[in-house]
Amino acid sequence: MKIKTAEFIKGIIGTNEIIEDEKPQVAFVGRSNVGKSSVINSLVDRKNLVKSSSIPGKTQQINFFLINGRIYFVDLPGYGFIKISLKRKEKIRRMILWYLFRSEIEFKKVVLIIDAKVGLSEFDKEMLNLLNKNDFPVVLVANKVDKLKKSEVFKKIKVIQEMVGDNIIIPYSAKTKKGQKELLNEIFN
Ligand SMILES: Nc1nc2c(ncn2[C@@H]2O[C@H](COP(=O)(O)OP(=O)(O)OP(=O)(O)O)[C@@H](O)[C@H]2O)c(=O)[nH]1
Ligand SMILES: [Mg+2]
Repeated sequence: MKIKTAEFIKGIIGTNEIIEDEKPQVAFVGRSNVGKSSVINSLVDRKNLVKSSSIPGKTQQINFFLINGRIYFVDLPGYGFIKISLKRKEKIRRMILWYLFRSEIEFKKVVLIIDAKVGLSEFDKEMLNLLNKNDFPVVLVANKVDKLKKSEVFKKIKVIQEMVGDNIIIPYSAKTKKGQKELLNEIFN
């Protein structure tokens, strides 16, 4: 599917009527700073639809973007970000867990983004386990492969693939848009 239009609809921090909207939702989850917001921008071919930042903790709400008028891309705050207060961190953690596991949304896809160089962190493993246990349609994205040499990419992906079993993993770069076609196929198939 070709993305023709993408527009910001709203950001929420708790229950809201958009949750009940019948349009399909694709959630983008992952640790702080792995590039969730950048991946969405790269998919829709827009530089600044979604605000991204080199400072972790940029996204603090659950932001809804309507794609082609019929499907939501949902940008989540990052989990595991250490430089904010414990209280704030706990609030964000609860918000993410509520949105994913308590809201009763039927996700079209949950895109779990990890850093290709770092691999699977403990947080990522926990999240992947939860998603798999709840039978969510997961696709893993190993972002920032532009930071690795070609030969390293292959090795890193192999290691990650061994850890995640049958989960699909796509090597990706929001910077160069490597993997864009594959990820769009995976989301819309
Ligand atoms: N080299 C490189 N840098 C990237 C890539 N994707 C994102 N970045 C950079 O990583 C930083 C974080 O990107 P964001 O998209 O804001 O990350 P996020 O996961 O949305 O972060 P939070 O909203 O804080 O959870 C920014 O400085 C981006 O420019 C990529 O594919 N390659
Ligand atoms: Mg973000």
